[in-house]
Amino acid sequence: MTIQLFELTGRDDRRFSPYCWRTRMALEHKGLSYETVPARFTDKDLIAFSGQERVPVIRDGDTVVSDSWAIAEYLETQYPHFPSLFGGATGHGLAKFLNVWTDRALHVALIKLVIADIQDHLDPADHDYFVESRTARFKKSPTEVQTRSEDDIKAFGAAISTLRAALYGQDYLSGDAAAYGDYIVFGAFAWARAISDYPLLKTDDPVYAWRRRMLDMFGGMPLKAVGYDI
Ligand SMILES: N[C@@H](CCC(=O)N[C@@H](CS)C(=O)NCC(=O)O)C(=O)O
Repeated sequence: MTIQLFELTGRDDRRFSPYCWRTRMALEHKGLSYETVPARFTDKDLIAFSGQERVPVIRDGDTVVSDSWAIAEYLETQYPHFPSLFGGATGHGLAKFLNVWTDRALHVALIKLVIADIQDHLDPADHDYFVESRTARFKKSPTEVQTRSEDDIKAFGAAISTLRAALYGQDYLSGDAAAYGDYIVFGAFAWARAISDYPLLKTDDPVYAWRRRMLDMFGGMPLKAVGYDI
């Protein structure tokens, strides 16, 4: 049966949710049949059946799961004979750490560099909701947040240096092959690529090479998604 993935979309079919990217990559990794259902920020009615207001949400037959981490755990448990997302209990524990680090360190640094670019790539129906909700969150408007100050660029660079060190001697964060930990981190870059032409990485950076390997996965699915060629 085809799994439905409710996924955030912007203008021109730009899929810019880092969390939805985690789920999309997980579904590909498992080799499961899925279709995406685009949802704007303000399409809350579309996902009301999930009992909450955020994407990703998946519907797998009668089962509905929201939250990218819960979805990854569900897929791993429900489809044990398909390629493993975590590679066992130890990998599961380490991926959980990466999930928290990405949310609390990488995303926090990245959002400051691209938040106004998100605003510029939204479906017009989402514009006011986004500006109001994010201004309330940051106590500043998106255009005031996205100054790309030296400090903000440095903070992002510090997060990237962690990834660079982790990639030393291995092609993927998970080792010789990509697994869910890679998809967690890749979600941040897929998000940025969908809405921003700001070059986050230098082309000679090993993190750039890793990102490129990730974009080429699954027959180039991530690369074919609407985004900037950076
Ligand atoms: N912890 C959740 C976070 C999901 C989340 O925050 N999704 C954002 C899109 S990137 C959302 O739906 N936001 C709704 C809103 O801001 O109204 C997960 O891992 O799935």
